[in-house]
Amino acid sequence: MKIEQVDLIVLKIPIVDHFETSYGRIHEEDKLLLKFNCPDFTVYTECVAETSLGYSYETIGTAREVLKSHLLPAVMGKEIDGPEDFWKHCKHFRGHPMAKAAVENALWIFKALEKEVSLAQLLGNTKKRVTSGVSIGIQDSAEELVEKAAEFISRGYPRIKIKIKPGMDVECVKAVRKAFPDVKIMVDANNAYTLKDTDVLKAMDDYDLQMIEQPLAYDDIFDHAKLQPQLKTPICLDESIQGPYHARVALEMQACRIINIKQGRVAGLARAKEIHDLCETAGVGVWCGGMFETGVGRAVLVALAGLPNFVYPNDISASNRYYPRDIIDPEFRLNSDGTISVPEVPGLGVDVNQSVLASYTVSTEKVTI
Ligand code: OSB
Ligand code: MG
Repeated sequence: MKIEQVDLIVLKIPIVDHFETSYGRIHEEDKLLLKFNCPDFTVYTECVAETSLGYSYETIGTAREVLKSHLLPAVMGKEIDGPEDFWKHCKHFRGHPMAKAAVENALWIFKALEKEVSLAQLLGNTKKRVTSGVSIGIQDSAEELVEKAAEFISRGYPRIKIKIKPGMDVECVKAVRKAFPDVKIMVDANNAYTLKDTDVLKAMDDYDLQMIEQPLAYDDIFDHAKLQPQLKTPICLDESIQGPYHARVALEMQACRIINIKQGRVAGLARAKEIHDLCETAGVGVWCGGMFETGVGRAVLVALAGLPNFVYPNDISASNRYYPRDIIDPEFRLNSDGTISVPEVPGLGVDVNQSVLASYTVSTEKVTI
């Protein structure tokens, strides 16, 4: 299989409502899609980099540059057998995991198409459905947060994740827990705290939270290892787990009791699987994080989240959680049991709707060999 041409497609899509984290508020999402053209197949992948430097040092701008100048030239025009070939050609490139994942994912999808199996099957996922969960951004008040939570719970989401920041934390969690005594609730701090805030973080122990995600610095493991023994609530690491090495360090240091796996954050599905396996051996459960993916990226998450050690609800919501009209057919819907169905057709398992895609497209750049 040879990749002959890749289109870098930038989209701008309005999101339902707005979304606020401890590092800012967004009203629309810019997205980078890759369209791989080969003689036998066309494959789409999504690069999960955002426009701002909030979550990661990667942006859509850096990803486009790294893809055009380094990653795509390394794999294009060469005979490719499968995802292993990505690392054969790109092992010496440092950093830029989100750009890397966008290429690595394509090689998995090509392999699945060649073998006429679904991406999920190729990854070893045997589940037909994965458990959904919804992430709720910081609201202007605790009352508004309770309203938002009520709306998502009534739609059937089995787990609510609340974004927190200093000043919008304990009171918000208390209000949601009071309104919904039996719902699975977790919080995500996106590194908004330091060890000086240990008392605030300890106060979270009163609200029966499933976990607290990434309370301390985005690149920290050491301080989380100091914090975890002081909390009853399990710490889940997101930003800090940049790859299998960081997972191993966090597990050995007992810096967390749960890991959020984002395949884009760790340079693709092979490394995501490796972290999954390391955690399984250590007896630490994982779940699949999200980056506001369109249906193209969401399908990759759904395929991954069926591996056996994904034991917590995932940040994999229905297409309409963020997008009034997703770019894929069929769109992802929430089943009545709070799950999302895993596509069973060969490859990614969803089709890109060309007219919807065109309506969101801002620019298309063709990379050729
Ligand atoms: O920290 O998990 C996060 C979105 C973008 C960047 C970081 C995060 C998130 C989310 C939303 O929490 C998850 C989703 O529903 O896609
Ligand atoms: Mg997070």
